[in-house]
Amino acid sequence: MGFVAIDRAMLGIPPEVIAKDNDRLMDAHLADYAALAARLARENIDIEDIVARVMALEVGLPSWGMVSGGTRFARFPLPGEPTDVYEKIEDCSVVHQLTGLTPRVSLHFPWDRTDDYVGLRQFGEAHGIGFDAINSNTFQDQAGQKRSYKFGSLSHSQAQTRQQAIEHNLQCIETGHILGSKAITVWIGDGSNFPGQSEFTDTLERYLDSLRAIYRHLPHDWRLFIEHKMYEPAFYSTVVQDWGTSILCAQTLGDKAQCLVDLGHHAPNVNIEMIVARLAQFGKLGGFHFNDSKYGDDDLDSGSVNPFQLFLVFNELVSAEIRGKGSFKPAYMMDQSHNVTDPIESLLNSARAIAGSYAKALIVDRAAMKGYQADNDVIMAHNCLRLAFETDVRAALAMARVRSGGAIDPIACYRASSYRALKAEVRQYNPNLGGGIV
Ligand code: PSV
Ligand code: MN
Repeated sequence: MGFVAIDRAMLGIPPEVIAKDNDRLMDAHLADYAALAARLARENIDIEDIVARVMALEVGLPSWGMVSGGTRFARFPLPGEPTDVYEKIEDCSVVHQLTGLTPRVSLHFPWDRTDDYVGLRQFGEAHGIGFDAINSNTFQDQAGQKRSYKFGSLSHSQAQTRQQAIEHNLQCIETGHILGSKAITVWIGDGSNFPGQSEFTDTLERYLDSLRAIYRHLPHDWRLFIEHKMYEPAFYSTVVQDWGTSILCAQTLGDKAQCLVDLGHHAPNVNIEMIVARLAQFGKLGGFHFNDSKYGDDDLDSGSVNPFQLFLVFNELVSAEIRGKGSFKPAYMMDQSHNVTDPIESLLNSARAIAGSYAKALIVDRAAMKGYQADNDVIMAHNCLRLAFETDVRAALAMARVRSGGAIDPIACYRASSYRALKAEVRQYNPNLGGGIV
């Protein structure tokens, strides 16, 4: 669609739709809020503090997650889904409008390429959307590219291919600089499918050399996030396969390099919250890709399968926040694939799960838990977490949304607006568009 003059009246969900839906639910919401306030007050927690902290929470949206995802078997596009980066930003602004939680989008290049980044930044500003970490993509070949990434990119055996991948990352930094982004996330698909195909030590050395070249070009206030993933597309060995390799690389590179934890990128049953604690303890927790998974990857909506794990992750994040006294500022972003739902609805639900996990982590009685831990009172220490997790904090989240101009019931309000159906009338249907590997 390109950058066109923005008619503010046309942005997102009409305010009167939000007001009408909130009116319908307001009495019940206020009653629930008063009940929760009273309940928390008995535990010496001021609900207003929780609401204020939730309102200050910010989570970035994945541009690629605004479009229906797919599997290696099929993708089922949704009429009215975005067809370019501008329309993705329109949809991001709807999620932010209804939740007040998602003021930025994380772009992915070249998927989000356009010819006017100053215009794109202005378009974002007009929609209340800024730009989170930029993602480079050297896991696919792009049209017109000289050398293939079939056998790797930043760790490729041939210097010219590594150089091409380095240059793409530098281009991403340049673009991100124009957009006001402050970080680049590097995830590579490099690895091997056969024992003997490549030498573990050589590939990591080459990867590190390439990352050093990228790191040297980071603007002074930027960070470089290293994202690890256990497997896929390489099924035998992956160059940056776990948080151990990730932190070694981040430590080797320097202060501006940190690790990014994608919740879907771990072996089954791994204690992810403990990884979070370790990375935070050593100043290397840079960012997050929130999602959920049942088996292998970043395929499902945050909190949809294992909400207790999400809460435990936030428990560690809040604990690191307290220890860091203001210096602990990881970039929270989502990375999900929405294959069978309207992406906006999935993201609205995910925003609620993330904010809810944060709110529950905030009400953990940490002083009591420390006391129980010191006394080895296992059940009571454990219950400090269990009781916080079992608390219904929905009214506090709804209040945070209402005060940000959002909806008491975001999905009901979104449906009442007929946003997607209206977009289906004006957006050019593009069956070939997808998020790539998601
Ligand atoms: C890889 O699976 C990943 O988690 C990385 O963050 C990519 O950038 C993203 O998904 C999209 O493919
Ligand atoms: Mn990811």
